[in-house]
Amino acid sequence: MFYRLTRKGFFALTLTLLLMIAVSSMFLTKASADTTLGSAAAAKGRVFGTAVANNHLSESQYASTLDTEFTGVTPENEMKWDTTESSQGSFNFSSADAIVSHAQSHNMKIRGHTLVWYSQLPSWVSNISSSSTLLQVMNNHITTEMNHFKGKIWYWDVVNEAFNDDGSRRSTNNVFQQKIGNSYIEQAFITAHAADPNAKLCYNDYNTDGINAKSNAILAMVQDFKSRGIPIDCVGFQSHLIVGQVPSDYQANLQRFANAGVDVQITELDIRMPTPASSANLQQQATDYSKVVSACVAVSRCNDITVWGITDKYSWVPNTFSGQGAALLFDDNYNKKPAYNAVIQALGSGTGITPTPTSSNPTPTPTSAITPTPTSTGGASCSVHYAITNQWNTGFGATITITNTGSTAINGWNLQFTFPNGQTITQLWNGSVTQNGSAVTVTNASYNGSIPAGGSPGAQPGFNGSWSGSNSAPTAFTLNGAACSVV
Ligand code: 9MR
Repeated sequence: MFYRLTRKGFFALTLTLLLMIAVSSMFLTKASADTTLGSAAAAKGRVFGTAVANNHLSESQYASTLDTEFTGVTPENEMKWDTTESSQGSFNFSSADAIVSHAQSHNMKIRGHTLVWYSQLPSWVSNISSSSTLLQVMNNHITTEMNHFKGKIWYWDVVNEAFNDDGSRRSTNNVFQQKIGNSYIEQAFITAHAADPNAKLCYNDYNTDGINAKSNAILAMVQDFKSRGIPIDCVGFQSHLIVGQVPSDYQANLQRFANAGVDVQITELDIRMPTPASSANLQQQATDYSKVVSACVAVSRCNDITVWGITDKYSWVPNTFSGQGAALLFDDNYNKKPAYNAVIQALGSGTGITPTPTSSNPTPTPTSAITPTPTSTGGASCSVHYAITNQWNTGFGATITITNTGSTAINGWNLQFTFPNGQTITQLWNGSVTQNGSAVTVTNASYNGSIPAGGSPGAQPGFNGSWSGSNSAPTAFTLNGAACSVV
């Protein structure tokens, strides 16, 4: 049917059409503008931060990328000792203040980095020979800096990089370890807590991203601090990684620290590769970023992912590792790299991976979601046999047989289950236990952390418990966060 439109009707129709187009484009713009690193992380209850250098804030693209994409900042160098107290007792917080005020005006969380570190330490400190003087100088530095920023800092890196890769304390070039000894770390945390009882306090280090001698030693320190009431709230995993080399037990490692009662944060993430970057490496980097972000999302106490810089243009990597770089989410020209899309994806937003055009392939085909490679511990294949071995009026004994049904070895495990009838574990062997109401977490002992493919831990956990009413077996178990079959 054909209608003749009056002039008035024609205008009304045109107006309606224009309005419809305007409204729908508003929604379209809003939907794409909504998804940023920060908003996608916020939807998962996490902060997505970046290291920021004050001298770049005046560059408009740097500042606008920061303000659009990120919800957290860490001053890259401005809060370090050589900047804040370059000569004794003379404090200068101006460049750090500039970052803090920028962050505050954009509602971003701020990580304070770092109070006590052997590096970027002025020579007047390294030259102190008396342990009591050094302790007093260290405490004064912590207190003065924390007081200055009181109420503004989300988490403080109180002590940075105090361990060697073999798990021993770093002593070379470390005046604190040499003069004060092991106790300097706890002294620093005690002083930090006194300076600002509301501040969250972290220990931060690198090469601790998998289960290894260094992360074992730091975990032991955390457990020791917790048992003696030394204040510590968090461990930061720097995660300066190499393309294709995300440790397969990354998530399990975060989880075991969380189980020890601290928050975990990814504090300096970057994933480097030889430059110029090949498209294969950029795709691998996307997979790697996805693994790291997915691991944080899977660990409820992991509340922050901070990358160590916004753009490859200003990354520290090429200055330290010659011939390497391209480690961040935005390239030299602030283009989003495949890893950017992978991060959005891993945070649960976005539709797929949009590859970066290259000269040889100017219009690459978008691929579907990156599926992180299953790892031995992040997605364990396992079975559990729970057996009550004996039972009396109010007590019982039980064994738990864990089997790794996957094809890769597991290094370090935690088993979680819920008692159906309010039972309580009173004594457990071949592992350590935490019980919160009915929820139980059993973590391996030092000697039974590895489970070979197709095998079981060398020593299986068992326990004595108490019960009343009924004493049914738990019906579900997870090993390192993945569900096991019950046999
Ligand atoms: O990114 C920082 C770089 O600009 C400095 O020159 C360097 C000096 O040591 O420190 C870099 O940041 C480090 C961070 O503070 C601690 N973990 C390792 C980081 C990369 O070296």
